[in-house]
Amino acid sequence: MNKYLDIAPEVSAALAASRPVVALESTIISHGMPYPQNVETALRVEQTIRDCGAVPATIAIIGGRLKAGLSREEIEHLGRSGRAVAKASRRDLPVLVARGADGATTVTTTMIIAAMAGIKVFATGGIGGVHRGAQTTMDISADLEELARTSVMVVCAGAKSILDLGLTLEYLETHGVPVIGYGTDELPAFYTRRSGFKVDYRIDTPEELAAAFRAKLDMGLGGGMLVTNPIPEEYSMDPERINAAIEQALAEAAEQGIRGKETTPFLLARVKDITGGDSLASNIQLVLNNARLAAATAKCLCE
Ligand code: PSU
Ligand code: MN
Repeated sequence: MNKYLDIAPEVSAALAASRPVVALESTIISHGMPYPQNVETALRVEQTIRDCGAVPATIAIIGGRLKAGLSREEIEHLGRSGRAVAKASRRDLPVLVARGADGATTVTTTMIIAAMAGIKVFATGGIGGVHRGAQTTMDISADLEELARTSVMVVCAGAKSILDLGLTLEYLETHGVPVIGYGTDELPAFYTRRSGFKVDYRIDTPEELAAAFRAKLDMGLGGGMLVTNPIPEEYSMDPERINAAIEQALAEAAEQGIRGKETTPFLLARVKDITGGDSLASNIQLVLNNARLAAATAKCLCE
């Protein structure tokens, strides 16, 4: 086994017995939500996965160790530290590990560590993608590159329209990443169920999600699969309101010259502040919804 990796005993026991495990990211805890809702949500998502009959493995870097499965105290530590913890993407792993530092894992690094541990299914809120204006900034999330290379199924609620959703889909198409709509033909846009963009395939059951991913693994195609699961209707937000908040956040980011790894956390925090507590409540619900689908799919993959 990888000498930098620690798999929590409960997670490694489940993996050894071919029982379902669902990976969870930690940037959503440190950079995605305020304290204490971030810790409450992280623990609630873990409990939801247990209630669905799977084992949660929240992923992070703690003291330079790659962790698949965190203790309550470690989750509390990441939640309290917030943006003081390094947001860790692929390029950050070598130095953080060598320094014995902490890092909150993005979709990218959660996929990397999940794959090292042998975990096939990962639930989150939203993924990074091609930013608006990428034609000049070249700001394309490493999440897309990771989906192209690492064999983990990522269950999300689509992507926020802080991104250029059309270009994000083009990038995924070029790199051979299947984009599935769960119960929908249309790519969900995180807070809303619709975006106007079509997904590659609509799939309506966890059994079929598992069968498609199994086929991808068996054929040795490499790379992940993106499952986009629309936010439950009752928690979805008014598109006009959310889009106005996104436009304002983008304008402020441009004005303040925000760039690099700060861009996404800045935009997420501003959208959340502009829309008040409503978007946080929606955000929590869509993550829970994705955790349930990921657990059901992980169970099917074990059969
Ligand atoms: N988008 C969201 N919520 C998030 C993120 C993105 O709606 O929490 C986080 C995830 O951890 C994702 C990361 O992997 O931001 C992408 O950052 P960047 O765009 O810098 O690659
Ligand atoms: Mn970026």
